[in-house]
Amino acid sequence: MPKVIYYAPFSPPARAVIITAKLLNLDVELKFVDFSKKEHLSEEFLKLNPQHTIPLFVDEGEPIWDSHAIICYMVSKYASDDKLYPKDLLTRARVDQRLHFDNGVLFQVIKDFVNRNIYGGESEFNPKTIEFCKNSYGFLEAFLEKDYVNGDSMTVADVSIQTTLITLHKLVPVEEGTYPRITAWMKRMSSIPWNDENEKGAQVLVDRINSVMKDNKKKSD
Ligand SMILES: N[C@@H](CCC(=O)N[C@@H](CS)C(=O)NCC(=O)O)C(=O)O
Repeated sequence: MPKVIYYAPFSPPARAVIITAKLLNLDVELKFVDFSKKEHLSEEFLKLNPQHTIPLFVDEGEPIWDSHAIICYMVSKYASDDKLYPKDLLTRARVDQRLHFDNGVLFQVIKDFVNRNIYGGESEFNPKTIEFCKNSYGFLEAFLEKDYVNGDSMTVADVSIQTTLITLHKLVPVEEGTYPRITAWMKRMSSIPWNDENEKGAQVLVDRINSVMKDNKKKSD
């Protein structure tokens, strides 16, 4: 049975799932979900994911969603070793913590921009969102004591955080002087597979935010 990833390039978590599949050399089919046509709200999609989010992974006919659940599942099921998602319980707990940080903190900054500047009619970045973003960068800077977000080797937490960060960096630049460890890590992480597409996908989201903000400004002038 084919393995299918439902995705759109703008989506950081969808990019994390695609990159993990590439790291594992998984043979997957990519199905583009067109948000401009509201395909994520179609009856067919809602049957698979009532929460109507991408990414969605269908493996052996079974739907799994939330990128963090998907990437851990992919490694646990298909990797030849446990490097990307270590089995050692303490190490795993720390990797899980970073994954929850991505989901509950960093990605929420992006959602704040999207909710305010795409759906909320705001024509400027809200100073509180920028503050929230910089606080999150501060936490990440502290995690990066070694080369990766949890120690010396790359895990799924790096992949997950990187796809969020590559997007946020285009909205609130990660300044090297303030965040030297994040800057070095971002360079390190730029060698992951599919990074050009990852970067282009991030730009799609940022262009959309900027263009809606311009329209919001015209309306308010
Ligand atoms: N925590 C989820 C977030 C998924 C998510 O919010 N995806 C967005 C696109 S980046 C989406 O599908 N939004 C559509 C909706 O919520 O209706 C994950 O990591 O998969």
